[in-house]
Amino acid sequence: MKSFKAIAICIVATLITTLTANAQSAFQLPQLEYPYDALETNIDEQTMRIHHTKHHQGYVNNLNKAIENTPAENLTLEAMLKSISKYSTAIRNNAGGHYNHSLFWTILTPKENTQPSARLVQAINQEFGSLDNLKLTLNNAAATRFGSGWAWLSVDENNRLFVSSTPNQDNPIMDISEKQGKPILGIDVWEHAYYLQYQNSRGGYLAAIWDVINWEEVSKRFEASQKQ
Ligand code: MN3
Repeated sequence: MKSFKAIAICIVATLITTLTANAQSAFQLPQLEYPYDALETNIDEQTMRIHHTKHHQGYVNNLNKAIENTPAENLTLEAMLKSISKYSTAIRNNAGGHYNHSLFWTILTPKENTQPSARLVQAINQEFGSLDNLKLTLNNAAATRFGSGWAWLSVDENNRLFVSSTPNQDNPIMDISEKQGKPILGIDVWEHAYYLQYQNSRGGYLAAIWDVINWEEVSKRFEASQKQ
């Protein structure tokens, strides 16, 4: 029979382990800055609610589990993504899932007619000719992404804009990405992002999403990328 002392030590050790794990500030689900129904009729309430509370929460939970007791545990999310080739598939999928959705919620808004900044407009015109052309290019990248993934507008190491798409929960920050850069706008083209409202029509979702893009946030991210 274990002595009382041994049991007490065991309990204290378990407590310390639990408290230390919590103290390492596990990743958390960010709050949305608008209600779930705010983007209707472009994106429906149920989709937003399930997407945020189930899908994104799932990535957060699984990321926290996957990094436990690994070298990734003490890294920032961005540092993890930049060296993602060193880590497991579970870390890659869930770190990507957490980063991508955290960005996605902020680049959507119920505010009408937000506009890209003058500097972003200039950069868009330089690379794509016009804002309409950028939308076509991004929609094309999103529409032709086979299966699940994302379409991105990013800034490369020369501060230039580019459009790309990535499979699953990968993103352009990852060192395994074909073309690397800092994403400033991402479109989720997993079916869970649109199926309840648009069923198999990814095109319907892609046409509707432009009315709820937060160009103020995209501009802010662009300006920040130019300062680095
Ligand atoms: Mn999603």
